[in-house]
Amino acid sequence: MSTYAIGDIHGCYDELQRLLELIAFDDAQDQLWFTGDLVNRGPQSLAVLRFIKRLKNAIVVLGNHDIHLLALAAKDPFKDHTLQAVLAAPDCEELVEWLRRQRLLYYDATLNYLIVHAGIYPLWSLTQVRQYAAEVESFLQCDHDLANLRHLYGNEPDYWDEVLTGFERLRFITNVLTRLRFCTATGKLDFKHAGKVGSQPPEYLPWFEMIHPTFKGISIIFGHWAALSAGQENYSSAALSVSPYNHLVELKREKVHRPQFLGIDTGCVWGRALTALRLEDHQMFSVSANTKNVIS
Ligand SMILES: [Mn+2]
Repeated sequence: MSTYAIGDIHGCYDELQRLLELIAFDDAQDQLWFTGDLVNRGPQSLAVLRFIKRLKNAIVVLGNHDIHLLALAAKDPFKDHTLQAVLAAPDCEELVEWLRRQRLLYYDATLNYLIVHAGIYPLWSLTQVRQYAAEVESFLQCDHDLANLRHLYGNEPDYWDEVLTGFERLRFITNVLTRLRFCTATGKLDFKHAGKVGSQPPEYLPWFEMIHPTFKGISIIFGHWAALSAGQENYSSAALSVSPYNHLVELKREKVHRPQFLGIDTGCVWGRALTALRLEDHQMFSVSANTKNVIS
């Protein structure tokens, strides 16, 4: 039995199937964890959702595009998406009901791995982030019509305050877990910059350079940030001892066998690769994208 974490699929169903063939995935034995953004941008969101929903033993953390689908299903009038086939499918309601019951964050204390779509707020402890993720999960799962989901959209507030309540609180937590890349050392979130580390203004740092001490020894798997792995051609290094993005390769190569931060969105929907990380031995497996997948 093995556990694999798989990066952002974005509707790239064919690549997902090729990746599962490559790792000889056995649904009766193996467990799959997904970094979220299962849907949107790519060509086959509906097939991806139907497939993952049927898996016996999958862990899904929601990404911003998955939440986008929930909002669309609640009739929010967003225009810019590739989810028409999901919304028109006879099993749309079933798929959406399944999707809204997925997690925002998952921590396995035995494996000592944590998975989240985007990031962790630097001022939050492990206990805090688990509690906050659970608050959003309860909101998404509670039995209303999802119409309130539109209140999760927006970039404010950009600082955390424990006294935040209502939608401001839920919006902040959702933004951190599903959209965060950069923030300041004092905890101001930034949603303008999505490029490689170094492309941002100097006051902003990637969230993983400022992680709270309670995460010591825990490896954090995340997606969302395809630019981190851009330019890294060898996604399938046979003995992974470093994370797949450049600056941490430099930083950690000498010191650690198991990297603390594993950004595994290798940009399949942008024509690069889909990646799986085997948690038991930290080995990476990748398949190349078919072509440039993104539908404009
Ligand atoms: Mn994302």
